[in-house]
Amino acid sequence: MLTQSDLKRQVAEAAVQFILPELTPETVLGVGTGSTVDLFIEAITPYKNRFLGAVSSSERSSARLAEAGIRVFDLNDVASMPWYVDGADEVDHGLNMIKGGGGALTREKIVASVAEQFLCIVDESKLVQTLGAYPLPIEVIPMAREVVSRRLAGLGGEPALREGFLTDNGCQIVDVAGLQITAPADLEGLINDIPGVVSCGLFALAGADVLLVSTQSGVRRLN
Ligand code: ABF
Repeated sequence: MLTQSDLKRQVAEAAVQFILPELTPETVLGVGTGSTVDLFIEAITPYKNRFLGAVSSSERSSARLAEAGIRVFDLNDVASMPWYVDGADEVDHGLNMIKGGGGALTREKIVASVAEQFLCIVDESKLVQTLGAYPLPIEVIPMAREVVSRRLAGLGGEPALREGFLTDNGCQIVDVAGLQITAPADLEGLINDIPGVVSCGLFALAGADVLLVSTQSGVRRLN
């Protein structure tokens, strides 16, 4: 029986095998954040001479990449990337995701927007029929925290400030519990339009392009 961390390692290694044939000496990869991505960084390190470097979505991943000897680029210096590789907190069968459990959602969305394709890597516990059991993270400008929370409550959720946490952008996170997200792209659009929202942890307007799911019997590809 594989543990959750074995499953994460299994999918991280599969992701490396998946993108390896596409790496060239000019390739800059988009690299996300989280424990699955930490394992992806570990698994790709032996191949670091096959690509140019990476842009990451957090200070934490940038530090890990640099420690591994992988060159880290500023996104402002990179115009295109073939792949953005990242985990998720929940993903549905339409490849819509909830992200932001680690608080890096805004940078994740920015880096993902530059990549041609999003490769999502998860263990099977993250694959759901309907998004929303995992509280939806929303990054907010601190002065707008209360007004945004009232609007989120109006959408049927139960917002709670993530106490003692500031994002890499100096903003706060409101986690919204109790949502049954049956129309993820519509809800993402509604939340994006609330003044004071920096970004919404729903990745549905632009979801994943390829999903690798780690199971007890191997890695399944969904797309
Ligand atoms: C990130 O990593 C997040 O958006 C999400 O919160 C998290 C997934 O967590 P893990 O890989 O640690 O399970 O990409």
